[in-house]
Amino acid sequence: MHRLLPENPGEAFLTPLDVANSVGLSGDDLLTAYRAMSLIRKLDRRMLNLQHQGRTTFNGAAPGEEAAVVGAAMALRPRDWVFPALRQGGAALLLGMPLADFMAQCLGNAEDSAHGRQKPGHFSSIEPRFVSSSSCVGSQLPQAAGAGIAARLRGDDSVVLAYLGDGATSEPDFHVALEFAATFRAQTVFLCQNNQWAISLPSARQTAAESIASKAEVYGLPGVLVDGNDVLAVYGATRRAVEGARSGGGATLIEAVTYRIGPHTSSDDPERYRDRGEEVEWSSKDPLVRLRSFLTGTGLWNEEKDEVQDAEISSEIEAALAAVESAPPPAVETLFSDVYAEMPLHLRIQRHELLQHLTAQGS
Ligand SMILES: Cc1ncc(C[n+]2csc(CCOP(=O)(O)OP(=O)(O)O)c2C)c(N)n1
Ligand SMILES: [Mg+2]
Repeated sequence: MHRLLPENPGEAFLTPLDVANSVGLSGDDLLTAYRAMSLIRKLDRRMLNLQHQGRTTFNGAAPGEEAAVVGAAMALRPRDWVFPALRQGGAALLLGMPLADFMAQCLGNAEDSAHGRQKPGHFSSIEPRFVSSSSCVGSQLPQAAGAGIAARLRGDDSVVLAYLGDGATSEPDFHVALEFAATFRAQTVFLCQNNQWAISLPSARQTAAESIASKAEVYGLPGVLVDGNDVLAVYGATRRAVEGARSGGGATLIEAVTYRIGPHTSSDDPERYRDRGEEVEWSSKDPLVRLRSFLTGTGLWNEEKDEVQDAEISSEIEAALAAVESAPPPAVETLFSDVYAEMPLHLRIQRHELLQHLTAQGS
């Protein structure tokens, strides 16, 4: 087992597990984090593959950002809320969304709880409380501030975690959200995955501030800067912020510094706007490789276990896909459902007319 060198002579040696324990993570938690991150990496590849085959159309992949996605979500308790950005499907899975539901959403068929009405990769779930992602950058932030204020006013101790990208910090919604969250002491934690790029715009051109975290101060919030490729650091910072919010201490902005290793989406070609060397450099800081070697150092992990887990994850993905892929498209009448508790008359008439029309056509 590795022992970490003490910084000063005379200090006790620390094992990697001591380090994990110091932020509140047990050995089992580390294994959970590693599994969740490995699942995201594999799933992203599989979804891209399905897209190339024309079986789905879009996915918000997170290669290189898995530690930020997972580390933050692990700090939540059941009944806390997540307002995701584009790349946090893996957080929903970690919090308990079944993999088959994830697949059904990407396929948009009758098994999809949103009845195919959202873009693939824009997950939502009632339990866990994962609010539908929105394609409009930053629009989740005022909603998350509002949900965190509502929780406080109701005396409900649930906490809201809002993910955002660096690009979202240039949206008015970011500033509105921080202003409201600070002033009304929202039980909200804002976790910015600064992956250095908003499509082709580098984060250095997003702001003149020395960091995104430093922006929190002017709103009267704590701002925390963490290594977003270190799952322990992200977990530790988020947990402190979540506990603070739960106990009435108000909101926090965390900036997790990370990197989008791949393209923005499958329709993007990063070679056109960034240096390939940058990707290579960040690949050497891959959070998955980093956690794997940390785990190996604890003695909890080895190559054989890695191979077994890898195979398990692959079969879980294939089983989930097989379980939902043959479902038919969503029933046409679901176009009208889930919007109003009581459907207004004009919509009931439209639904009736549509169904009559389809029956007359024999479809
Ligand atoms: C309001 C708005 N403006 C522009 C876009 C187009 N757009 C989609 S994603 C994106 C970049 C988002 O960057 P960032 O917030 O850093 O998130 P990342 O994709 O890096 O995770 C942009 C500009 C959009 N979807 N919504
Ligand atoms: Mg970004």
